[in-house]
Amino acid sequence: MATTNTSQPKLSKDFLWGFATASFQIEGSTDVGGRGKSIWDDFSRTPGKTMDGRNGDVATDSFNLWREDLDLLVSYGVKSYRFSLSWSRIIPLGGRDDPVSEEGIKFYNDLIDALLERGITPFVTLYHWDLPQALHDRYLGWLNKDEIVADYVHYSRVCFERFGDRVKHWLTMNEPWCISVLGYGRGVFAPGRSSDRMRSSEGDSSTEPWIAGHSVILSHAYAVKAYREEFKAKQGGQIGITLNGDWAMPYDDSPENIAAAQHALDVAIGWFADPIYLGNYPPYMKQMLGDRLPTFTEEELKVVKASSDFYGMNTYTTNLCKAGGEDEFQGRTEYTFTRPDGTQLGPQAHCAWLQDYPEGFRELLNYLYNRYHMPIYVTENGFAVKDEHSMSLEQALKDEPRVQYYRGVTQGLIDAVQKDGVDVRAYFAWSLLDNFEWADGYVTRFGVTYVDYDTQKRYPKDSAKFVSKWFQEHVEGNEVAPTVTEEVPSASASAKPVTGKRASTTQANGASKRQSVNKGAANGKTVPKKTWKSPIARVTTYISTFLGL
Ligand code: PNW
Repeated sequence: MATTNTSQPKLSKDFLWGFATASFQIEGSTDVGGRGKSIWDDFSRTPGKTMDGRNGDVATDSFNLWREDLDLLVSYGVKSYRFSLSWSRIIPLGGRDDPVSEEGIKFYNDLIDALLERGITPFVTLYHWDLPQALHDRYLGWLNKDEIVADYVHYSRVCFERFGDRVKHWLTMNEPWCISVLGYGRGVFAPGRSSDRMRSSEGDSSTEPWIAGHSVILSHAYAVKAYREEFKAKQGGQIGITLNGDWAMPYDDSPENIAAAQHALDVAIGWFADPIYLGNYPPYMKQMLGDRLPTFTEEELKVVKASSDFYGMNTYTTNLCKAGGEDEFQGRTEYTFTRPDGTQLGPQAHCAWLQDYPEGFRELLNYLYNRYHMPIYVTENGFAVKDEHSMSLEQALKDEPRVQYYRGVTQGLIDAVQKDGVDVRAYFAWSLLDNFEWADGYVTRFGVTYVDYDTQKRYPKDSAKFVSKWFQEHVEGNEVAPTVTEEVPSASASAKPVTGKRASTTQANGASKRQSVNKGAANGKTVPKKTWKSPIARVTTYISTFLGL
């Protein structure tokens, strides 16, 4: 592992870093606490929809084990935790006239309070793909613009009202491209609609993804309008959207392949980013889709333009782009990882769509900053080690390809900030835990923490240590952060899990150095006083036990 280089310029002390998760991927307990069904409940239970035939009924059981997840976050010394709210836990039937579940509200209130007690900033996604099933049944969800915009804005308002006194970082939507294309085009994600009749008896891939995407943009924009007009002055938070998008490189320097790379970016990113940051769909999309691309009214455009306080960036890989093919979701380009000379772009992940090419991460940061001129929050980035699911625990914990991936992107991050002048303000690694990886079931593992699904025990991988250590070393004033003690989960050969006992001890000792912003807590709740431990003692313990130096 690299040694500390204290002379190196650092990221600013306000830089937020941590790990990310999403409700359906970790919570389980789908029929507990009054939760209504989401579109992923039955979809993931349908034979053939997930790679291993497994569903989200238990996932990492974080509805019950969330305190242990927080212990992990504390032991990793994070500043922030990105998680998502399950809409159907909060409003079981989803709609604007449907009742709110106080049990659902309480679950997230407890989580938010517990994060703040530990000095960890909650970074909250309102929608990470788990649409209430009732809204799909009622009016086909994202395909019905007027209904879904009204229901989504209502749901967002409930969240701002109930959590916004303590949550100051909001993401409206996670990855509209995935919602639209994978859910309504390719049909591989819920609700699974597609023109491919082998896959779905309903759907039209030539129109529905563009309609769904349009509704997602408008729902986001009207929720932001509500936040800015009704809550921001009082609550003082930030709100934005997060978009997936991988760097696109021309396959070679032929003019058509150079153009192809831009077309790929126009559809992967510009589809959503151009209206939101620049005020309209990319011209290439209009050219490609003609009147299949919905249009905004003048009034809508005013709401959409400038509707995000930052650029939320989820990115995983880089694609080499060749002109041609019929795939509109890739801008009629073909993607490959094989260079003209036959070499691979980088190490292959477990999933076919991901290779490790850190140069692309830095390029993408530059591209986005130059095109959209917004501060960038990296809200997801990570790697799934090939065949990790079939390794022994000890092998899986030594996740060198994932460490290598994070080594590359963190270097790209600091170079983009310090050498290129890109304004990056946050970084969240995906994911805190191995979890339900959608259509891949539990086969593909993205966690920095290994989850044994038979016991639900959590085991930190080497990558957790790498990421934590890197940010300790590279964020100003963060040197003292991890409250890691002898109790810290060990990723050593003994491969000790985080157990309930271990967890509660860590929790008792685990107050962080950072000031809670939760002084005096809202809703009449009292927040326990933080206990303080000598920073020097903490650093010493951290370095010696956690990093094994
Ligand atoms: C993101 N692709 O999804 C999601 O936000 C996470 O929930 C997910 O677990 C993570 O990335 C890892 O997959 C993606 O096909 C799903 O390019 C698919 C793609 C990209 C991102």
